[in-house]
Amino acid sequence: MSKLNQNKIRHESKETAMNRKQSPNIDSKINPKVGIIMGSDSDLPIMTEAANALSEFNIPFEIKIVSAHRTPYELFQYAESAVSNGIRVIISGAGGAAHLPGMVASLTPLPVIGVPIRSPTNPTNGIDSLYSIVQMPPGVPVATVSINGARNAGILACSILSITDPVLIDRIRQFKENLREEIKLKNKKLDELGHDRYLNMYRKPLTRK
Ligand code: C2R
Repeated sequence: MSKLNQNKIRHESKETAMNRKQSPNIDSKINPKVGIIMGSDSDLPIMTEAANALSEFNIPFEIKIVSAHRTPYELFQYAESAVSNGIRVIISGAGGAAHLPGMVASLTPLPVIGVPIRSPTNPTNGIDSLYSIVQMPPGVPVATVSINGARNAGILACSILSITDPVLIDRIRQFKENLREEIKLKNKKLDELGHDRYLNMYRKPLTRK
């Protein structure tokens, strides 16, 4: 097997590969089940990964810029109308003083997944965003993923939706099976090549200062 996906060995089922090819924004807007909101368009490069994960599982979503600080009235409107608009999970990304996920969680009964954003201009590397989102007062939970962990937010939203959707449960099972197969394949390669050659072919060695 040759080098794939910038030195990563990947295994994908045909179904996953097909889903990946679908454009994230074509069918996704019809009857969205997941609302992706972010504090700024500067968060979009990260939050796109949540959108891509939802597309892989064929989950319709909407994606918007809403800010607790800059557009407080629109945030109220968004959060209060989310249920009647058919949204079932909200993914909210924000950087710095990241009040958006907590504020939206305070205004809706829906589950909210928070994505702490580390932007290039953030002097604290996203730690402030993480703490702002994860340290919610009791009674107003936000399910917080890792800093810039938007892909996991998308996958978690799918898991939440799968509670009432057996087809989605099967897709998630298949997805996890693929992760397992990927590791099997990597172990086979690691065995064949030895760790030095594997590292040089598929991973960048650490550079020590
Ligand atoms: P700009 O790049 O627009 O200056 O925004 C955004 O999520 C972004 O990461 C810088 C950062 O400010 C964040 N922001 C929030 C909120 N609104 C914007 N944390 C909020 O309401 O929580």
